[in-house]
Amino acid sequence: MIKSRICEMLGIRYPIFQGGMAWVADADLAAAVSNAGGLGIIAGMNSNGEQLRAEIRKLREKCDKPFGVNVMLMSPYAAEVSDVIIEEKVPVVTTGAGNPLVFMKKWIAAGVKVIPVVASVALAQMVAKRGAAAVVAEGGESGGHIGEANTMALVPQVVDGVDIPVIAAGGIADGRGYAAALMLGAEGIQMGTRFLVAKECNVHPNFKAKVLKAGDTSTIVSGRRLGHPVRSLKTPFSRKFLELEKDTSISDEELSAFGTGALRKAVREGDDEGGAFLCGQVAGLVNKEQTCAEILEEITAQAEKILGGASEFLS
Ligand code: TUI
Repeated sequence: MIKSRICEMLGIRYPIFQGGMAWVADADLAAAVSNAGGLGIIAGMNSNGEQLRAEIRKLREKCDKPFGVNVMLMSPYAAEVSDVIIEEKVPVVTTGAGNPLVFMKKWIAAGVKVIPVVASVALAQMVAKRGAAAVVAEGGESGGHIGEANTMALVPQVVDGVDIPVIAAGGIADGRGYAAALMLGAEGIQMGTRFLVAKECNVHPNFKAKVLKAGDTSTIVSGRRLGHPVRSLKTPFSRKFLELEKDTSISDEELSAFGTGALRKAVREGDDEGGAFLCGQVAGLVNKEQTCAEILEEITAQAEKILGGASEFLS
């Protein structure tokens, strides 16, 4: 059985988080992951305060296990969402796409365990000093908004830089990645792409079909010009975005406007022409639709087997 400090700290069976994917990570998905023994996380990104409250209450009708809410710090609703988290006594918060210090004091005072997603050692150390319970170190293989360093380089450097548990994210979709993350010093993992095709995941069937079909070179990064690099599947929309990004006659405002609503169009409508299908580089490893429980059990069994056999490398 793989156990770490994070299991005891959060009261979960498997040290495996489901990423708080914008528009994707709803109460159904998060409840399924938490009920199966991992940490399910609801995305606060696409909700205002009251919509998030409804989603939290929906999860609680299905699940009495620990769960989290992810706050996307660039969201215009970040402040109201941050208050709802306290009012609803959410046990765990993860944050992304920015520096969470402005909200941390309030959350910690209310007893919320704060686990920021970081893409650098500097931010990991800053949040550790201010009381973060753990950090998720997310490498650039991830889908969605990414930093500069990749998982193999980032995770051990963050592990060396802080005393709190580190959860590895980015480029992990099976037991091999899970075992490797533990070898890098992580005490758990977070996965997004693998959960995109979970039976309990409500994304449009076209989204699931694209992930299942994708290979190792199926994603691209766009949005660097706007300061927000985002990894998504290669589609007519993402190729067009990248083209417009290179065109100096297009203003940043026009470019941003082109991307407005693209996450929703991918997740809800499966729209190839107008949707941004955020997805990690591991899509090529994700080949079947399973329940969240099956995913957690399979990846755990695979990692345990690898870790158990690792001594074969020693003579
Ligand atoms: O946040 C994510 N992934 C996301 S957020 C998102 S929604 C979005 N939509 C359009 C444009 C941009 C985002 C989709 N995917 N992952 C966590 C993460 N955080 N990755 C990288 C970071 C990060 C980057 C810079 C965290 C902090 C940071 O700088 C902090 C500072 O010092 O200001």
